[in-house]
Amino acid sequence: MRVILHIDMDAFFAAVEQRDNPAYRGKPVIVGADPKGGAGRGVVSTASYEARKFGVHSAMPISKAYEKCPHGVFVIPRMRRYVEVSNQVYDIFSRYSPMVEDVGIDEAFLDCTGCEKLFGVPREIAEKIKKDIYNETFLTASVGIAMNKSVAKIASDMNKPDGITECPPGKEREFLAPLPVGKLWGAGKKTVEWLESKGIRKVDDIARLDPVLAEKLLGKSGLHLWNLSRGIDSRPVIPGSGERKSISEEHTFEHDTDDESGIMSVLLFMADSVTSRLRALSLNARTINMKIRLTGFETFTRSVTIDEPFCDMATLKNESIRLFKEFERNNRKIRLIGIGVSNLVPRACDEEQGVLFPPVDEKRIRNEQLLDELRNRFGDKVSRGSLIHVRNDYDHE
Ligand code: TTP
Ligand code: MG
Repeated sequence: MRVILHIDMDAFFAAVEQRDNPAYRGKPVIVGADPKGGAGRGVVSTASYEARKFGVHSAMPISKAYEKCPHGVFVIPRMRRYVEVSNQVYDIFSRYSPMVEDVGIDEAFLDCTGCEKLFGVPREIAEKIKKDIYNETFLTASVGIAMNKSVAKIASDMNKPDGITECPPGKEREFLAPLPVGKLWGAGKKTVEWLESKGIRKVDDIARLDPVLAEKLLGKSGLHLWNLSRGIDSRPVIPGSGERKSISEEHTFEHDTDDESGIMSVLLFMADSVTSRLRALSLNARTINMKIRLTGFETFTRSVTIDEPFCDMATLKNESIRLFKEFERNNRKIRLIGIGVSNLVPRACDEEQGVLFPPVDEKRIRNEQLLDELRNRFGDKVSRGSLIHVRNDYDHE
């Protein structure tokens, strides 16, 4: 019998801010773009549970968050700080199982099958991990325990914040039956809308379908969703950052712009920030993605894959500038620009396989790592000269 834990930090960015700034504790904290008195144009990254009571949530336009909670504490994200805490938490996970799959900045799956002799029954393991996290980071997490990944992930969200939810083995179908279909891991917004339009609202409504009909109705993913609805999921926990598929950041300009030098500064700043996150996670990337939103919200994406895996700023900056210059916007102004990296591979693994950097890149990476170290010690004040003027006017994705 498998024992899978899904652990997800509570209101992660906001909780780190509340921990680091005692004055924010107990207050509605909203991490995201600068609200600029209601005129800000970016989005909310996350909101503390106090702010959620006012209806503020992730991905909401910051202007709307300001409308709902004008007295909130608005904080600009500090990604490097969150990555640091994220790494600290992963170190705790790895004490309990060698099988830790990191899914995002604040969540992971642990396969604790066979760990009972060492640490106790699954609930005791969850309690121990939560206690370590709290003792060492002063943060809380919520844990889901189940026989498989999909049910564990759903369970961890059921008693947030600071909760433990366990689905007894063999009871997966009953556990999921009353939940809305949107809770199924993998049911996106469009699928949910379509299912609801057919009167399929609860997970049990899918589970009751004939599997052949489910496949007919839902196409390729129909059978997968049908299995999930019955609590069947045999996907293994894959150690490492297997599912951390991309790292990206974006910037909404205060006014739609065609000022190339301003756009270049933002690209440079984002390239610096994204690659410092890559380095903090000991990852290399091969694909560079760009998102461009024009006046009127029309949004385009562009990407390029290069042969050499990289984690240095110069590569990302140069490729991003090239993608931007190649994009034909026909004199239309830019509302938002974003860059990201995907096709991520662990750095150590590259080195083992002999895909080493050319010497010049090694030197560049060492310089950038030095800058990362200085920043960790002295904070974001340490900056490349050319980046300083955009640093205050920037919001992360
Ligand atoms: P989540 O785990 O989805 O959210 P959360 O930790 O803030 O809150 P919860 O207690 O519900 O788990 O995401 C983790 C972090 O990722 C979150 O703190 C901020 C960031 N994030 C964004 O920047 N934008 C988003 O749209 C989402 C969903 C998250
Ligand atoms: Mg979370």
